[in-house]
Amino acid sequence: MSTDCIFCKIIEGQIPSKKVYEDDMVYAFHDISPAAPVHILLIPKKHISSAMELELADMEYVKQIHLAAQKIAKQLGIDEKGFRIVNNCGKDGGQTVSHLHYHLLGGRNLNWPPG
Ligand code: IU
Repeated sequence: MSTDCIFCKIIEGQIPSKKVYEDDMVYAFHDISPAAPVHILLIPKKHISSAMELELADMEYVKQIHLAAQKIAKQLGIDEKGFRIVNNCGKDGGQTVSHLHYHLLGGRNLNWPPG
């Protein structure tokens, strides 16, 4: 928990969110500014600033995030048509919140490459 991190505050319930999934390691909620019909953020319950800060000991979080993404994709009906999991890292990667997060995007045909 980082006291000045908005995503840590969301995990703690200090800031409201539209939760879709939670377990011991992962919290997932609807993005407030959706870029697709389905736009979920999956975050580890441990404060990790970015993908560059991940350590080997954190890999269980990454594993559980992927398994949670499968469950959410099924729950929200995008598992058959497909979806995208995105991590933005650092300034040029477009990261705006310094708590590791993965975007789960779906519900429309997604363009490639992204901008
Ligand atoms: P990014 O990869 O760091 O750019 O993604 C941050 C996302 O967090 C972005 O899509 C925001 O709309 C989203 N978000 C949110 O859902 N709730 C918040 O309170 C804040 C950002 I701040």
